[in-house]
Amino acid sequence: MECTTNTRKLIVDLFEINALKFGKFTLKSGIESPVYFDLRVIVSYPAIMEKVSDLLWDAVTSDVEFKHLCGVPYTALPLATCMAVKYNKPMLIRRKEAKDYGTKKMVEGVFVEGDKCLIVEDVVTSGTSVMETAQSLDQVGLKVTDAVVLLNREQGGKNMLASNGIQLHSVLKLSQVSKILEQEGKLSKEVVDEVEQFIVKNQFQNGAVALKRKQENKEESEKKKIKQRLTYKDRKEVCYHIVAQKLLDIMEKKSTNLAFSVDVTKCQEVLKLAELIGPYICILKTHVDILEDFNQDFIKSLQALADKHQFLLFEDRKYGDIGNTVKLQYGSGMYKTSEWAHIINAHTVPGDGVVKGLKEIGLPKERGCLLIGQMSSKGNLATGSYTDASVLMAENHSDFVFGFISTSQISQNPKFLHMTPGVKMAVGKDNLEQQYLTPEEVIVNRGSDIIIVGRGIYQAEDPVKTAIAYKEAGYNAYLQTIV
Ligand code: 5BU
Repeated sequence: MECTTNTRKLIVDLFEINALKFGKFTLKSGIESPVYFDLRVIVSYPAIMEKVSDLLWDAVTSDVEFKHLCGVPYTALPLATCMAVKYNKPMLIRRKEAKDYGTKKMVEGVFVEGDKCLIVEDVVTSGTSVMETAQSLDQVGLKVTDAVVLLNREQGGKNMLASNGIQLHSVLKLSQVSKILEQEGKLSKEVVDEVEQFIVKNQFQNGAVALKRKQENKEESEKKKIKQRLTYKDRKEVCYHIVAQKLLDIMEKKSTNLAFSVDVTKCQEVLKLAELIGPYICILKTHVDILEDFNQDFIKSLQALADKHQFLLFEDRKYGDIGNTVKLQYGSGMYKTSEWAHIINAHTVPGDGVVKGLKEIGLPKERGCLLIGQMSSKGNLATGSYTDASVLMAENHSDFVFGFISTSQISQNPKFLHMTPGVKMAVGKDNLEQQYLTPEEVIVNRGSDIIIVGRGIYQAEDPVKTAIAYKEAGYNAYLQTIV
């Protein structure tokens, strides 16, 4: 990060007024820290207040559009006020009193639903304060895509916010602050080294605390059923991935969010079910490695049915190896999956390489990939920070990844589609740890977009009638959630 004369002077000023303290401190989280920021004191220094507001303004205004400003209570409130007055931008106030939630207006000010609001904050550590304000704004229909902070403590906040669709812009970073103070003769090299070690050590710990808080917030808003989503038609405007666009088009035209998982072991049986169920689904999901008589003619017939009934083919291969291996598995071998599957999926456990490998094969063929962010089976390990890291991976590869397999909405970014397996008309489980939720629970309460149903349909007495019932249940649930 470059450091202008203005920011260098500001760092020294903040140090002089005791807003930046170095020593031994115990933070709210219980963590021992060699540095502590108390930016509340700046209200006593009007010239510094003005400088801070100007730098916050400059950090975002060249590339971010927004209609309102909202400071995270309390320290950032006067900063947001200065910015609003000086640059003639309307401000909003988010109430902090949680006790009165539901009976009092949480956001004060004049706005219309869909307006974009920039969040202003003094210090970001894990990102939870910004997230809390973003959630309050989101609940009244405001859009938050960006936040600006005076000082980023570099402890996981930027990534946490990015995984929730919020870009963090910062005027200063902790590592930069300590280096400048060393150059200005205010701090010794030992203290600067200590700060650097602290940053490295605490990136993960604070991330974990933040993730726990985030999970709690998510559960809270899920309980309140405050889900408002775009129609399939409008969603196409924000889902720019070619496969997502095709899929949304089908979902809109056929009024269905049902994916049928055709887990039978004979090609003829798959084709028979695809012919019967095809008119009611947007996706046919396969496991071709369970077929006893797999052959390429079967694939040709399946493709013809996909064309005839307008559904996409999703091979649920769950690639999970190093990049080079998954590339071979996807592009070569007897299944030639990349030749016919519009959609594939991958576990994120190997790291970025798995997506990079698949992408080399799939991108030129205009294929799309889903990352497995959560699983439906009891005791699975795809939870917490694993899920969050998967969301981040999707963000980093959104030219190829267009969504997730998950049991709930795990990214706030509407460009990603969520598909949920483990769906039946009644809650329950099988005898091998599969767990089932209802279409309504998955779509309305958990914010997913597509229900994946296997045995619920193909083991039913009348699979066609049952598929129609799932189609209707899923689509009616969607109708309850659209704006
Ligand atoms: P069921 O018959 O509706 O239980 O089948 C669910 C399908 O979804 C089946 O093909 C699984 O392999 C697939 N699935 C799942 O059930 N849970 C998961 O977490 C993932 C995939 Br990932």
